[in-house]
Amino acid sequence: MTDVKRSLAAQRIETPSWAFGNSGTRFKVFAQAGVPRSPEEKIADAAVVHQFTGVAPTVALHIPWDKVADYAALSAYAQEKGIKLGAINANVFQDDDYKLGSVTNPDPGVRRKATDHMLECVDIMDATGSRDLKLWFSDGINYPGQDDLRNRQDRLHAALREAYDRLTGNQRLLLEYKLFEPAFYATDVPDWGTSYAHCIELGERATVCIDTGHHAPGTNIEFIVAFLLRQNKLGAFDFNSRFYADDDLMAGAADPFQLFRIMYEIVRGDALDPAYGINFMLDQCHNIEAKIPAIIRSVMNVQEATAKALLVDRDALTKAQNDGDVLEANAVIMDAYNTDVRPLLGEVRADAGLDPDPIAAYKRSGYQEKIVAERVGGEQAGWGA
Ligand code: LRH
Ligand code: MN
Repeated sequence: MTDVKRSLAAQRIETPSWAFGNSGTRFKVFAQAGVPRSPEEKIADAAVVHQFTGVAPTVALHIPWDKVADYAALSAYAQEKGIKLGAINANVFQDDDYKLGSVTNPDPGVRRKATDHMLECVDIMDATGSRDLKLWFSDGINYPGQDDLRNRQDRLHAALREAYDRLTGNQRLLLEYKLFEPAFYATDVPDWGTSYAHCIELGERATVCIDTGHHAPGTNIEFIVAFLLRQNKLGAFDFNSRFYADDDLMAGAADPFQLFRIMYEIVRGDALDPAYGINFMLDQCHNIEAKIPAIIRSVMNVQEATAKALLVDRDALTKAQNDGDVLEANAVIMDAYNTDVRPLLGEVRADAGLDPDPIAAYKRSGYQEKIVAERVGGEQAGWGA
């Protein structure tokens, strides 16, 4: 097996439990038949994505969307299905108390509540064996003067410190940033620099999570990747794609070239191997398309971007770069990007005993029809229709 095939076979992509549930926009949520009604059914769907792709053996949970009485039992259920529970996402953005912020709220009681939720999420990690506590804060303000920007940073860091000091074993804290929304004037963790600075101040267990939909239009995300790798502070990705804002579309759908450029910096940084420790997650919402095939397609899009990145002729590139041969250097990169890697990935899947075409195999499996027939009644997971 070639090195490229070996790297592709070893690739690991984590799916998001919430992408299997109903989702939408403020205008409308289009409920879909067959959508899970419980964390167990979300896990069953995530296991099907792994069954057909072979590279998605973990599923991230979101609390309280995936709240259960017994997380150890949920973890055992996932194992029965052939996957494991991954990152635990805290949710301090959906409670009435958090209107003026969660960990940054002027009210110390509200800050206490939000911090306790993060600590509860670490308790859950202890039960599920998860490594990553993923933190995204919707915290921010809508008008100049609404609150003191500096005080909010102090409050944020105090809460992060408490969560950080609660971590044990191999546990890590992933701090995700987002430019705007739901806050529309200032967001308390708006960009990679703010996340990076808090992570350095916290310590080595704290790393940055890059959600590809959370940047200003035109942001060079692969530069952020290269920089954070150099600083050993890149912990995870939330892959998705967008044409405008935080659209949460399928990874690679809107801008496959950007995903390739990002994965090239990962390959160039020797950071693809799971042993390096980056958690490559998807974070998407499938508002109008069938959810399981959309997630399978997204996994395949990440694989294709990765395969192209692995095919970059590094020696030719280095030579052209050192020679100052701009056109040749760009041509080397574009040769890899313009390579049809689907046959190669088909071989990697076949070598693993999988169907070369996961989407076709999923359609033939009848699983979609099965869940539509079985999942009748009960409350569907996700956003209310
Ligand atoms: C915020 C975000 C975050 C999750 C949520 C589902 O926009 O990207 O990663 O908590 O989506
Ligand atoms: Mn995200």
